[in-house]
Amino acid sequence: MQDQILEILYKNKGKYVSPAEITSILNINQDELEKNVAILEECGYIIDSSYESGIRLIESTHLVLPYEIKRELKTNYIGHKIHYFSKIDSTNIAAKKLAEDGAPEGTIVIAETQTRGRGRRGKKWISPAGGIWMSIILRPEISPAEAPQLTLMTGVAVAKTIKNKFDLDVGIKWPNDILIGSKKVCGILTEANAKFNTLDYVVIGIGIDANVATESFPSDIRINATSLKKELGEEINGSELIQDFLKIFEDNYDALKKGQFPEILVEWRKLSKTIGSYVEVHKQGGKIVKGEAIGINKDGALILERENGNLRKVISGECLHREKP
Ligand code: BT5
Repeated sequence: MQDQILEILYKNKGKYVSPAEITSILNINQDELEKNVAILEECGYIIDSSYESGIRLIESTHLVLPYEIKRELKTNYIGHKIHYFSKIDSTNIAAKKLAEDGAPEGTIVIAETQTRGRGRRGKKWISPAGGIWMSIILRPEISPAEAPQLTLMTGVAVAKTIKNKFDLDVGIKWPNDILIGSKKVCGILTEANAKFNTLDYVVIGIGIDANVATESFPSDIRINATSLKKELGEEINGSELIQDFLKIFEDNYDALKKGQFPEILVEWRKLSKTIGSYVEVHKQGGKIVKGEAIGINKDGALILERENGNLRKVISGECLHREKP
């Protein structure tokens, strides 16, 4: 019902609509209308209801509600099913459960806050209000070994979305961080479930510090993190950002399914802040590999040129950009 009321208010572009008109279109009584308008106000919509003039929408909500995401969504299947939570442990955990229960490809899980947001290898992802915490369920017919391609193509989609929308120095740090300048604004966590050497499903978790107040982060994380709000000096519309992202994401994913990953890699390289930088890659187990990043190969592995001129392929690890010694 709230969605239908919103549809009428949006259609009238901020002009007053009489309650009698709304109740007759929706076949509800005045009490029901008032109850639903109150719910919309609780959801953050600013609505002006005056006895003489009627009802009008003054300002949309800041919440990333399914109605707002779907309103101008231009995708064919990604984001057509949305599971929304104001608070959840982790959207990736919820998406994995939904995928196990047969949720279709393109289903997304989104939350305003996460209490146990997750990064890679058990690391924590801080997820206060104002961020975009979202997971997408995919069922690609690719081998488990090709799953890292999905992380890279998602990184390209996030970076491209931010670049197209805002005049910011956005780029990708290998393998999965989106940076503005040298600070992290988004992280991606891909979790794959394989059966008999084929992928049953993949959950791609995307965390974007959209309108997050990074000042509240612990100091060790704060120095390396930023938000779109901080960079732009104003709040952004989260639902619009999600709509644009999902469209670019779907285009990339469709291209990948058609065998066009090499083209996505070309874009990744263009958006990369790592290639050309001197890096330290901290591998699991404590080993550190240093060198100049000169490229990534078709599997997404980073190629380093070491001080002795030898090339070294690095498949995974924590990559730090450093001053060249
Ligand atoms: C990532 O891990 O960057 C993947 C983050 C994925 C988060 C999304 S949100 C929706 C979905 N549901 C989940 O539970 N997760 C996904 P990694 O590369 O391991 O980076 C983790 C590190 O980033 C932490 O150890 C901190 O140093 C830093 N960090 C934590 N929270 C941050 C934040 N909000 N913004 C920037 N940096 C953060």
